This record gives sequence, structure tokens and C-alpha cells, in this order.
Amino acid sequence: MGLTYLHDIALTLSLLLATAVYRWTSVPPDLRHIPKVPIWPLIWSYLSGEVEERRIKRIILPFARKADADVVLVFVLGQWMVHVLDAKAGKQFMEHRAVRKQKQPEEMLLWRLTGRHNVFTAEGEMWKRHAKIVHEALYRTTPIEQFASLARKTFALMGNGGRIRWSDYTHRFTLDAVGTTVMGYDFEALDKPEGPFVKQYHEVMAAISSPPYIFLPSLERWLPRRRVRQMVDAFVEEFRLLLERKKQDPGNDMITYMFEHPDMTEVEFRDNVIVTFMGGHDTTAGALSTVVFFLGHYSDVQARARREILDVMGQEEPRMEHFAKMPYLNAIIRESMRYNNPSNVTIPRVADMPLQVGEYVIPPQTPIVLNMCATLHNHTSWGDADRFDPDRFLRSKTGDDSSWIPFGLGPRQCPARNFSLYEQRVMVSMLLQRYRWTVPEDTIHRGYIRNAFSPFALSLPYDVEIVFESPP
Ligand code: HEM
Ligand SMILES: *[C@@H]1O[C@H](CO)[C@@H](O)[C@H](O)[C@H]1NC(C)=O
Ligand SMILES: *[C@@H]1O[C@H](CO)[C@@H](O)[C@H](O)[C@H]1NC(C)=O
Ligand SMILES: CC(=O)N[C@H]1CO[C@H](CO)[C@@H](O)[C@@H]1O
Repeated sequence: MGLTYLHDIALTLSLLLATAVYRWTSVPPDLRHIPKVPIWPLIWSYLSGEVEERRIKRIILPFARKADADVVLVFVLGQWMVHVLDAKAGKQFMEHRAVRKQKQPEEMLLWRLTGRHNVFTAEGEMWKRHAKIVHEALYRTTPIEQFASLARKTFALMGNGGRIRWSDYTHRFTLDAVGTTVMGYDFEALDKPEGPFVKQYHEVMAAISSPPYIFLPSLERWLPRRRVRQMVDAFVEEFRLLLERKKQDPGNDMITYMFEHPDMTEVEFRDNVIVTFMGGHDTTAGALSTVVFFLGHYSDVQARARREILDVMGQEEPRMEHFAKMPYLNAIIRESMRYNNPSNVTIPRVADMPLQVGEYVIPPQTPIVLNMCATLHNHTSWGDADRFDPDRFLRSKTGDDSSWIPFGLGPRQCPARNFSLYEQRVMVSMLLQRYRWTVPEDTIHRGYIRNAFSPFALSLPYDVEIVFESPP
């Protein structure tokens, strides 16, 4: 009797659990026409901490290929999202007037840090106003000499080379690059990697990205983290002070250009500077780790690139016009951003009306992301997408250009595309002038580049060690 009773309870509980799981994971009726990536491999991938980029290549792309679909449903954080895997379909929604960035969870401390009055989070008229000012300020900053001077500083630290943790140098270099050019302020990340500002930044980011709070942002409401909030606020205050000092001491930097616009408030200046600072260095640091890794891995590519840059600029400092004569260097940078793009997917977009994307109608309010990683690895548009092959960009135009979207698509694509590309061109060309390098035998990146887990849609290679030899 007791046993049957227990048995009944167990049965009821399992039924309840099964129903809950079923409800939690079932596809809303208005999305059932879209092919859905099998859920259990996805959940297993999340639980095992697999990075997005592996998940895309291992689960999402093979499924899409088999289903012959460029629009699929992916289960993310308890919700079905539409992933668009192709640039043509991507354009349809990324350029659509009714589309906006989906509101991100209010509680997330990331937004306490970046604020809401900036070009990254704003919408509508406010975005237009900010975009105009920030874009113009970015275009006026063409800091080739600044990049070159920081690259020289990096080489001074590297000395004659040897085995070096290159990914650490790229972070320090890009942090100082965004500091000196955008903020007109030297964070001295290269000189003092343990300096107070850099340390504070890393602490704030580590606290913000604590996994439980990323996966369950409302925890911030139930288990508020007073100390972390204070840390974030103190860091934001640093930026405000920096702006105040900049007012007294204008320079050749983005902040100074922004100040020329009377119609921006103090808070708006501050939030734009923070968001540019945040968008401006980890991404490019990841790109620089990747491209130098590939050049070390493929010595023939490195040798050919060195011949090209020595032909064009010899031992001179790089200048803008040099880069127009370096198609191979540009192809290498593009190919390594294709192969291991720092940004995997865009911020989800939504619309208040149904949208036609590819052959599917997406109902209003459904979150849609452009999956850049998938687009950059589509075998139809790229041929052998798993091969590192810079020459693909030099061969006849085969539509490759329209699928090369590491900076996103449409009006909200990265406004700093040129900034970042020149930063990479300067660093890589100067590195080629001075060093020859290889990837050590015991690298953890044998086979494929391992990217670290990062909560903010970035997949960046970590612990990239390189053996440099000087002179080349
Ligand atoms: C390799 C380097 C970089 C990559 C791969 C990259 C990628 C991207 C992508 C994909 C977006 C669009 C996101 C979306 O639509 O949801 C974006 C936006 C943005 N990026 Fe970058 N980025 C890079 C470097 C930079 C740098 C150096 C800066 C600043 C100096 C920057 C500032 C921004 C800003 C402000 C936006 C928001 C634009 C808007 O919403 O209107 N990025 N970036
Ligand atoms: C790959 O690209 C082709 C051509 O642009 C497109 O037809 C196809 O749907 C894409 N595949 C995926 C999985 O998105
Ligand atoms: C970026 O640089 C290229 C030359 O490399 C130039 O043609 C293009 O107009 C620039 N784009 C912007 C938005 O400044
Ligand atoms: C929106 C989204 O799925 N972003 C993912 C990008 O990649 C990182 C790291 O793999 C994931 O944590 C994000 O969830």
C-alpha cells in the first residue's frame, strides 16, 4: 500500500516534471514553421560550457545544411530565438526600418556600466543623433601614427622575442590604442599591466560576467550585490572625471570632437565614451591574436606577407597610402576575421510587425539574431570554409564580399570598422618588419583555435603563445 503510494507520488512528480520541461522547451505555435535545431544537443552544449563558435560549427550549421535552411530556431536561455545564417536573409531584417535592438534585461549590471544614453543602446531619433556625432568623431580619428607608436612600445617590451603570451600583449596594445585615440588618455596598459585603471576594469568585468547573473539576470534583484554595484559606479565615475579633465585639456581625440556638439548632455557623452571604450579593445585584441596565430601557423603565408610589406614600405613607418598597395596583407586580415571572428552573433532584434526573412515569415516580437559565425562558415558562399585561405579574397569576386560580415550589417553595423582594420594593419605590418614567428609545438591551439567562454557574445582566443625571433 505504502509502496504504491510512493510509486504514485513518483509518477505524478515525473509527469509534472515532464510537463514542465515540455512547456519550457516547446516551440510556440506561431514559430513551428521554422526548422528547429534539436534541443538536447544544444542544452548539453550549454551545460558543458562549450563556446558558441564550436556549438555553431558542430550543431547549428550541420543541421541547417541538412535541412537546407538559412533561418533556424535555436533554444537559448529558455527561449526560442530565430538565427539567420546567411547575409542575404540577414540584410532583410537588419536593414528593415521597423527593426530595433531587443530590450536587454534591465537588471544586468552591464547596462549600469554602459548606461542607456549611447549609440549602442539608443533607438530611433536618439540613435540618429548619437550615431551622427560618434561616427563623425571616429572618422576624424585616423590614428595611424598613434597605432604605430604604440606598436613600437609593444616591440620594446617584447625585445628580441622568445616565447611570449601574445594574447596578453594584444589586450594591452588595444586598450592603450582606444585610450589614446578615443579618450586622449593613456591608460598605460602596456607600461603597467597591473596599473590601477586596468586592474579596476578587469575586476569590474569579472564581477559583471559572473555566470549565474548572466544566465539569470533577475538574480540581481533577489540577491543584490551591493559591493559590485559600488565597483561599477566607481568605475563610471572615473570616466566622468576623465571627461571633465578633457574639457580643460582638449586634444586630437574622439572626446574632443564630440564636445563640439552642443546638443549632447554630460550623461550622453559619458555613456558614449564608456561604450566605445568597451567595444573598442577586446574585439580587436581577439582579432590580432588570431591573425598573428595564423601567420605563425602558416610560415609560407607569413613569408609572402613579409615580402609584400617590405616591397611597399621597406623599413619605413606605415602610412595610410601603403595599405592600398598591400592586397595580400588585407586578405590575410579578412580571412582571419572570417575564420575566427571576435563577435559571434548580433544583439537580438525585434519588430512590432511580421517580417519576411528568407522564405519565412517571422511573427512580431520574436527575437532574431544575425549569426555572423555561421554566415562566415557557409560552404556554399565560401567553398572550403574550413580552410584558412587568404587567396580566396584575391581570386575573382564570387560574392564573397557580401558574405564577409564580421562587423555586422545594416545601419547599426560597427562604426569602427576602419579604425579596427587600420589598427590591425599597422600592428601586423610592423611586426613583419621586425620579427619572424612560429606557434610552439605544445600550443593548446593545435587543430583549431580555442576561444574562451565570454558572456558578451565575444569569442576570443586565449593563451595564444607565440615564439618570436628577431630580426626576421
Ligand atoms: C575586430 C574588431 C571589431 C568587431 C569584430 C566589431 C563588431 C561589431 C559588430 C558585429 C557590431 C554590431 C552589433 C549588432 O548589430 O548587434 C558592432 C557595433 C559597434 N561597435 Fe564594433 N567591432 C569591432 C571594433 C570596434 C571598435 C574598435 C570600436 C570603437 C572604437 C567599436 C565600437 C562599436 C560601437 C559603438 C557599436 C554600436 C553601433 C550602433 O549600435 O549603432 N567596435 N561592432
Ligand atoms: C549558404 O549560402 C547559400 C548561398 O548564399 C544559401 O542559399 C544557403 O541557404 C546558406 N546556408 C545556410 C546554412 O545558411
Ligand atoms: C574606410 O576606408 C576605406 C579605404 O580603406 C574608404 O574607402 C572608406 O570610405 C572608409 N569608410 C569609412 C566609413 O570611413
Ligand atoms: C547571444 C549569444 O548567443 N551570444 C553568445 C556568444 O558566444 C558567447 C561565448 O561562447 C556566449 O556565451 C553567448 O551566449
